[in-house]
Amino acid sequence: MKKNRQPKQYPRLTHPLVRDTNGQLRQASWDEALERAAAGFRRTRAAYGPDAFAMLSCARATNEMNYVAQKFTRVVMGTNNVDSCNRTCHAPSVAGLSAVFGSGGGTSSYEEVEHTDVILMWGSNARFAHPIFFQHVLKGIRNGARMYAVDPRRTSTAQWAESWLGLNVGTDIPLAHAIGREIIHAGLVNRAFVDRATTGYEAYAELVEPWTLSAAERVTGVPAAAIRELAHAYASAERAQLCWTLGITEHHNGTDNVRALINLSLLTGHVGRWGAGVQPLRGQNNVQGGGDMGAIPDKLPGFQDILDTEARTKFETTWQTVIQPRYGMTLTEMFEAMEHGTLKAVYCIGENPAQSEADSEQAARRLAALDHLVVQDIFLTKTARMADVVLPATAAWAETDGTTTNSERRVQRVRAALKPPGEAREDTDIICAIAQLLGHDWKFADSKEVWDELRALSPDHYGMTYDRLEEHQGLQWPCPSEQELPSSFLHARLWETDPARRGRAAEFGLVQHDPPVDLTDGDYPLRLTTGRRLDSYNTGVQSGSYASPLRRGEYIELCPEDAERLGVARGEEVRVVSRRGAVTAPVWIDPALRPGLAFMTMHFPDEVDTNRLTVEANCPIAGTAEFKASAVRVEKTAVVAVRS
Ligand SMILES: Nc1nc2c(c(=O)[nH]1)N[C@H]1C(S)=C(S)[C@@H](COP(=O)(O)OP(=O)(O)OC[C@H]3O[C@@H](n4cnc5c(=O)[nH]c(N)nc54)[C@H](O)[C@@H]3O)O[C@H]1N2
Ligand SMILES: Nc1nc2c(c(=O)[nH]1)N[C@H]1C(S)=C(S)[C@@H](COP(=O)(O)OP(=O)(O)OC[C@H]3O[C@@H](n4cnc5c(=O)[nH]c(N)nc54)[C@H](O)[C@@H]3O)O[C@H]1N2
Ligand SMILES: [Mo]
Repeated sequence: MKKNRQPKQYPRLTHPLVRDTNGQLRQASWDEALERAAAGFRRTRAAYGPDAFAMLSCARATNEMNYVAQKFTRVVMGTNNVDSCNRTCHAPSVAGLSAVFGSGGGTSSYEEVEHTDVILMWGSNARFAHPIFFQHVLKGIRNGARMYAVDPRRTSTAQWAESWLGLNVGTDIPLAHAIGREIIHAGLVNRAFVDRATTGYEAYAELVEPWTLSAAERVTGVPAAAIRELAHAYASAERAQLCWTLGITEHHNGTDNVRALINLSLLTGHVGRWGAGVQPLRGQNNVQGGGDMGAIPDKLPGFQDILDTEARTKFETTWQTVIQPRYGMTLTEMFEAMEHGTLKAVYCIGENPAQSEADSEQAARRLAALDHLVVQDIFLTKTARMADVVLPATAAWAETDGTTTNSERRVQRVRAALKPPGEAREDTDIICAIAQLLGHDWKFADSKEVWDELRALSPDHYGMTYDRLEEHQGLQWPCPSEQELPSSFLHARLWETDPARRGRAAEFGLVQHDPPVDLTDGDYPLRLTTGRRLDSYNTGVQSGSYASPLRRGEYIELCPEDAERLGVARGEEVRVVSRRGAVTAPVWIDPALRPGLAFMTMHFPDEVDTNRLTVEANCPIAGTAEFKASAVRVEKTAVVAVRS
């Protein structure tokens, strides 16, 4: 039997929709839809108070939209419950970097990777997931840089590396500690930097002491010689860049993983200098900017802490409001609050949590139990199909004016180049229209007016006028002055000899190995890790509608040895079962995998909902789920399907 597995085509939203008395979504006028959206928020606030509301803000939309979305949450609804998919993604990077350096941004510019000597790509498949950055990496390699790839799979990125360290999933801390120990024992520590700019070195040296090369080889599966080579290459390099992504962060101890990597940069002084740095490559086009704009529960725009009374007072004066002096709920906590029935209304802008959350069946059940769900998107997603009101937005990347901020903290202008379809309206306009219905006289003439309000409140952005952004083709934060150009890298202060100018010391993280929560055993013997392919994007909403013979759709990927042992052939439909649920998917055989390891994407949830399998085991510091480590078994099914 031949199954049709063409990816689902999502219709572009052209008109507002509201849920009718018969339970179906039907087309509505803007007036009716906005009034329904506002009435639900008004009702929730009156009955349950401000904290029964939460906003999910779109990491693909502009800075201006994210600024207005968090302002709506704080001023109109009176809560700090605002978050986004940053939580499922790089929240551990932000938490780890902030704890060590006082700022959550990556430290370097893309260009620096072209002029560095050693590049560590750790838990990152940049060749697929960050192709623009990877062009800079390739230039670096052409200029003589050596790249080391640390990934359980021999990925497309790893194929460009000098050496691939194929570690067991969830063993990054032992590997990092063994590298640290080797650097110490080989006398390659940058003592001058460590003494001057860091604290906690002695305790760190003691902590990593048990992680000999052979102890690490036993736990990580990486040969001792390969660990030693990487340690010497990284520590001896004049300049080195350490880049990581979700292979590090999407674990129940993601923030600890990040700290373990940052330790290596402190040990060697590979930070705070041009060409050397630590760099989480961010996920969405504007996930950096969303956080910078305060669309996170603990920070006001410009990373100003909610608990900082002076900062709060400044915003309260400009916004004419009272801001709650406590952190709001993270995305993770919002889903827990839905379970407990304390979160009643959600305004979800450009996110598809019904399919992107770990343990998606549980997530969808929680969303369905809300009193009031408003979804504002460009496509009719699964989450939108569950909503009471659906509002059609313009696409930030082609139909909207504003700015976005990339992984190197560069703010760049985007412009409306296409006419939006049907009655779609700009995200910012829609939020303002709802704010007006809730009694706030909000009007912005254009995106520049929003940006100028933000600039006046955020010292890091103050120097970036639209004119200057245009003139310099983007500027990186921090940019406090309208006259000077910002530095392209962060934390040069750590190299200052004068302690007053050097500021707070960077602290070694004393983190311990903690294996994945979802253990493999006789019933669930395979380690499933999930991630991305070049040809598709996240939950498939935005990439779903293009069909190409190069696109494979969803498979469970196994190594040849496991496929043979299980007696399954390429293309054969199998059941994949975890402790949460089961899906049916065809088999793909991939020698890039190591025995015991299986791989699936998250790109085709309407055909194969991979997140039914994943586990909601969250990092206690950042709230990120362990998408990268589930335990599964593969069962043969009777039907053998042939894929087209
Ligand atoms: N083409 C494409 N590009 C994208 C996206 C997309 O969907 N498609 N999504 C964007 C988004 S939102 C993000 S956040 C980024 C993500 O970008 P990446 O993080 O690079 O993408 P992933 O494939 O999720 O995961 C990276 C790697 O982590 C490895 N890994 C798994 N477990 C472990 C582990 O325990 N240790 C280590 N060291 N590695 C491990 C996986 O094998 C995988 O190769 O990509 C962005 N870019
Ligand atoms: N199994 C597994 N699950 C994962 C991950 C994994 O590695 N494995 N990774 C996690 C990560 S890193 C991420 S970031 C999340 C992503 O999770 P989500 O953010 O929930 O998923 P996306 O598919 O990126 O959804 C983006 C939505 O934004 C809409 N959109 C795009 N542009 C605009 C705009 O300008 N305005 C509006 N209003 N809407 C717009 C799109 O139509 C789409 O519906 O998934 C997480 N889930
Ligand atoms: Mo992401």
